[in-house]
Amino acid sequence: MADLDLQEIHDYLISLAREAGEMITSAHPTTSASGTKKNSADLVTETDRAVETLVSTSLRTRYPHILFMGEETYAPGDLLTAAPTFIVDPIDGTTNFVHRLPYACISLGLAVNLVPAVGVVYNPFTQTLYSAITGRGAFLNRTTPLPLASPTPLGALSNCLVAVEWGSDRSGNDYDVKVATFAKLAGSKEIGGAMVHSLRSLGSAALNMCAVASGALDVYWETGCWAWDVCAGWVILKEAGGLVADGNPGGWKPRVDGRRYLSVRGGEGQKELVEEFWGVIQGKCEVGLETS
Ligand code: LIP
Repeated sequence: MADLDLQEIHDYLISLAREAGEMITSAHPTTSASGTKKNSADLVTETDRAVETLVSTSLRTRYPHILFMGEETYAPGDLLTAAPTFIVDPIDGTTNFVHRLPYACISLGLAVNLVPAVGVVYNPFTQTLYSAITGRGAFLNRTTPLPLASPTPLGALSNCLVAVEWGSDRSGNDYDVKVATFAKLAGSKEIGGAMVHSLRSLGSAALNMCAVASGALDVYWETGCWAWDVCAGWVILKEAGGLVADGNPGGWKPRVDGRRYLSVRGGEGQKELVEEFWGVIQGKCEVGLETS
């Protein structure tokens, strides 16, 4: 990392995010005109592709020595290596974007040695910018430190507001594990549940991680999403005092491309909360096991 100027990269990623943000807010996506990838819940628009082209062209020109991985140009089998790599989601929250729900962002991350080192997450609809450089803190709109308030102790899951996501795979073992876990998280103590304050499914992994970093959410659990969904948010969360554990029970050191993530905000009792959450998961997700 010694030869990379992370501050300069961070500043450039912010300017790129703002430029891409204008493309995103000036687009007119429709649910009917959007295309699908794997299935009808896995959407992509012309804007996702155009933003990725802008970002990849700009980054490859300015940093020819840094590799690039993006959601829309990823091909199965492309492997993340220890070499410095930009990991980019041009629009995270595409489903919200096509429905005009203003909870979507561009997510620009840099991983070095497979560890997220720089993160920029920008929601152009609300003009909310989250960013961080490893070891140098996390910020909202460049100047307000995260978390937004001094973190209170976490306590039990029954005190927590928890984000989960449905993802786009809607059958099979991992879907069954998710649905059963959602019910267990929400259910009352009388029926053996954890009785969390509530569950949220907001539709953007990157913004969910930033909400955990801010302290607005206590926990976010998702299995099945990808490195570009989490790389930027990961460094922002970590710099805000949060942690990312494996979305399956037992793993304290998940890989950025591990596809199973349990994010917990900063505050006393983090590890105990992770262990309590792992005890609620109803089975084992299969996704990502090949990278563990
Ligand atoms: C989406 C995520 C969402 C998750 C989906 C998907 P996209 O990213 O952020 O939270 O549930 O699996 O990965 O497709 O909008 O870039």
